[in-house]
Amino acid sequence: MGYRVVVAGATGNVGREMLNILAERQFPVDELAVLASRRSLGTEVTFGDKTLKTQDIEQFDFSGWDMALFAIGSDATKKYAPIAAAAGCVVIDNSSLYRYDPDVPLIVPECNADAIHGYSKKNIIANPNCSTAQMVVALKPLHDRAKIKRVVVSTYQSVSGSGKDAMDELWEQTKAVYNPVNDVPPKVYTKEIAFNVIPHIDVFMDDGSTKEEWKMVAETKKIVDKDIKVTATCVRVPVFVGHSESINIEFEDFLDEDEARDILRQAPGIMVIDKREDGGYVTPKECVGDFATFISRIRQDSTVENGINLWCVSDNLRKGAALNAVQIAETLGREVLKKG
Ligand code: 11C
Repeated sequence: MGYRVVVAGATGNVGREMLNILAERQFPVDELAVLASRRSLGTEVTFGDKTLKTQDIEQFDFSGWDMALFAIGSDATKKYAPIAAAAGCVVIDNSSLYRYDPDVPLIVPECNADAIHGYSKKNIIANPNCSTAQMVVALKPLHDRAKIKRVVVSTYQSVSGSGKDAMDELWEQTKAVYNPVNDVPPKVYTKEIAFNVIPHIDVFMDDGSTKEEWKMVAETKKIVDKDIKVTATCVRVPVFVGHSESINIEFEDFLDEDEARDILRQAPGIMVIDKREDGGYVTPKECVGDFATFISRIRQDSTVENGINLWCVSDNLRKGAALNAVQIAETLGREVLKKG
């Protein structure tokens, strides 16, 4: 016996990946409902070798469904998550709406799978921001060994994090560089993204940081350890899929770079590709469609007492969103619902 599963937002970048990953990982699905807003109603999506028609989320009755993977943004989540949860369907939400709620667990299964049991307070589990998810997968095993004091992270985030319109904007602006009669002014972004980098993701906060940067701080504390200090600079780059991060970590105890490499090699969800030669590292193009978080360029930072630098790359639509949500569903099934 398997699960009755709902995917809400099934026509978006993340929703489609959720369907692909549920199929790829052979999640025990007995019945699947794919939901969309009225605008995308009737759109067909694929699940394995099946084609499914989207249903209207407004009309959907969540009673009797085991879990719902939401990828519909904070506004729609605010409306529909309480309805699904009240009907007894556990919501695994990809938006930021519930991430900082103390009654909602925020889970990256490689780091804090045990927190799953906190789901029952609201029948809701939160999925972290993509830039946090890949970073904490790398931080947690190192923290367990040498206790992290402080992290300085700079991100290089792909446009797929802003949705399909942003991918189209990059594509159209890139073409327009070669055909300047077709001027494509920025719409999704505030400045041109083609052949450029933009040090601004999400809204500005009062202290001059952006919300994306704030999320990396708050979510790392909730998932790994509230005492870890994080400072982040988040940057959008003209890459379609795959977020990259340069991470500088300061530890309480000394950690040798070779031991750090061994720890990461053995850690769940991580693939270390770290040869000190031309091309001996991973770039975002190479991580697309993969489940792993890739770590390269592991080296001592001798400017502080106990420092390590590393390079971290992952498919932001997978580990950063859809894969992590499916891993949460697997954890919920294995540890709590126990049907599969
Ligand atoms: C980006 N990280 O790359 C964002 C997308 O809080 O779930 C995901 C935003 C979030 O633009």
